[in-house]
Amino acid sequence: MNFYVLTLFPEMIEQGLSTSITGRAMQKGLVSLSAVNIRDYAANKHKKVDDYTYGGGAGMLMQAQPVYDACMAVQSGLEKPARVVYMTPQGSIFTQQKAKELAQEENLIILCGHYEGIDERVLEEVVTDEISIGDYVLTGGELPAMVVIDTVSRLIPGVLGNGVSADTDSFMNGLLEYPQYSRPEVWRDKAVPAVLLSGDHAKVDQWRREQSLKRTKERRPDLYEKYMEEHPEAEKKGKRKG
Ligand code: 9D3
Repeated sequence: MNFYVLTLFPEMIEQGLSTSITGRAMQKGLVSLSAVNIRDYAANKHKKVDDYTYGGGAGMLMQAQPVYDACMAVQSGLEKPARVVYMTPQGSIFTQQKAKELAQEENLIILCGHYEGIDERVLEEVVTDEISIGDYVLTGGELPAMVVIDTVSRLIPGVLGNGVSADTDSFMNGLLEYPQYSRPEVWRDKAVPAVLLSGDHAKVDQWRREQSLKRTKERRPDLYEKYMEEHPEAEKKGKRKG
């Protein structure tokens, strides 16, 4: 899969994704990343890409022309037009479902705004999808773009290590992860739960499942309700005392 990121801060994108699993995916050739500097497409000799907003108000806006030309330069190198995802606080909230959908694409263009945003006219011309990563205010679309690329990349076959599944279809799907432990068996007087040392795999599975349900109910009641609606058989058999 090929990602093309249109941004005023290409080095931020490159550096942010060059290490760890995404970096390895690029080295392996499973994913490519091209960070395109929108400033390179400024038509004026001062390389200016922003201006004041008509109608007044604070802050500067990214102008239509350099954004359009940068986007077209990428599109014209592709066999068929790619989807253009605009990272914006006004977009739909990014979900695992949306990541799965985007992972089916061969090429993806991601547009990052900065300043107060981008001239609406170019957005109307080039953008196919608008995504927000959540209800909080960032300084630009670069971190959100990295979030999308990271999430989509790990769904591409071969990106995760051998035998590690992207786990979105495992039985834990829709539930929070159970707690995990490694050596030593006792740390600062805290022992690893005995069931995990029992060697009884059925019991371990059952314990993990209970822990997942308990955590999800406590921490994400929204997810718990949804899970129970979809898996009515999962309702915990009341553990009777005495
Ligand atoms: C005029 C009002 N501005 C401040 C409230 C709007 C505004 C424009 C641009 C606020 C933040 C930004 C920069 N953020 C993004 O580009 C962004 C973002 C975010 O801030 N939160 C969650 N997801 C995203 S995706 C892109």
